[in-house]
Amino acid sequence: MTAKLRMFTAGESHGKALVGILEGFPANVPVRKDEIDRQLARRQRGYGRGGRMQIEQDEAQVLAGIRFGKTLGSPLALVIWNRDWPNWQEKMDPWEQHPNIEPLTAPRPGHADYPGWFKYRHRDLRNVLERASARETAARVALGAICRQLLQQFGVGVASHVIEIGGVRASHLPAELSDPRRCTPPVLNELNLRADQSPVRCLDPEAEERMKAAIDRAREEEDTLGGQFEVIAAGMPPGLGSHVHWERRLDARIAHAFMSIPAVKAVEIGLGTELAHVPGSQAHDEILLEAGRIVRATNRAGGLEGGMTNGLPIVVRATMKPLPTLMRPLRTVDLLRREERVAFTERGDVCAVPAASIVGEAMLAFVLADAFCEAFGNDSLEQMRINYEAYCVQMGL
Ligand code: EPS
Repeated sequence: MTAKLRMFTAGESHGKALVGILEGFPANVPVRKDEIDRQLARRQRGYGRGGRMQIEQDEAQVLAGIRFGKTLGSPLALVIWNRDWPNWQEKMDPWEQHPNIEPLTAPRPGHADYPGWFKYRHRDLRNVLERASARETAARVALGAICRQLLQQFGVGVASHVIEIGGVRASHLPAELSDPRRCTPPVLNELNLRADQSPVRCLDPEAEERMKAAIDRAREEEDTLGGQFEVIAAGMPPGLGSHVHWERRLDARIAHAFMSIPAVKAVEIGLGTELAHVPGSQAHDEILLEAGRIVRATNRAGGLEGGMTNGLPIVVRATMKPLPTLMRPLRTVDLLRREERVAFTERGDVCAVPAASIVGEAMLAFVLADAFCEAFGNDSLEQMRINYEAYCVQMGL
């Protein structure tokens, strides 16, 4: 891999805290704490969340790597304390095993419980689920918020919206989204703020109502719902990533990052799976000249051709499965006793697709910040800017 940036996270869902580290981040990038916390708050919202989000009020405390509001070029470290921790001290005690704590042995189908039991030779599924929990994504969002502040220095904006929840699909979406000439960073920012106003982060008000109703129904029926969200980045220069070797392809790196979001089962770029149904003449984006400028009227490739950015908005869609923690649990086998029974159940979310869209923004920001560092250097913002501007001049951008 040619990755310059590395993101690490640690922390159990009901442990003391989440920790995030960003290594390889350039020096002298102005970073605002309120912007990190704003992204954390966005991830916590969304219709369909469970009781946990009433307890937490995520805030990132920076431990290292920032001085006087600017990055130092050293590893960035931050912590997000779990407010729920006092309620879990016995169950999650790092040192002492309390005799009253019963082990969990009936895995939830669809969860990391089952394979994690075997891989790590655990005898209590809590040892798997605590880390498999999507709580971990709070640390990614905090680190992603720092990456977005680097991207902003180069005019790149990242936004997202929810397309589908539990079979209810948005159909009347703003025209700017499908017109690459109108989908600029300021327009995208505006759409993102609009999506934030919606409890399900949907830009189609009629679909929004039906999505909420579907979530209400699922809650009544003690069920859960998945869906699909789209993340878009505008303002990227062409030529980031590479076609020359498989692991340098930027589309592959984006797919990896999105697939790593808990519960994501499919990732598409541009027209994605729709490309199976159309001929080549309707699958690509013609290259045109308009008043001396190179333009594209369509963005079917989703901003990526041959594993490189083509200068058009990057469009990624991810599909999330319904969460496997069910109040009316599915059948399973007790792994200790080898008896059929139903899976254990815990407090959880009915639907977390809106929250996942914010995690998607963070992951895209991370991968794109990495691609920027790779292309323009990662010592300092000043170095990056000189290299970026020289590239734009040389390539007539
Ligand atoms: C999650 C279960 C719920 C979610 C959690 C992810 O938490 P709890 O088990 O404490 O009720 O709320 O999400 C978060 C805590 C978060 O910050 O997003 C799970 O099992 O994955």
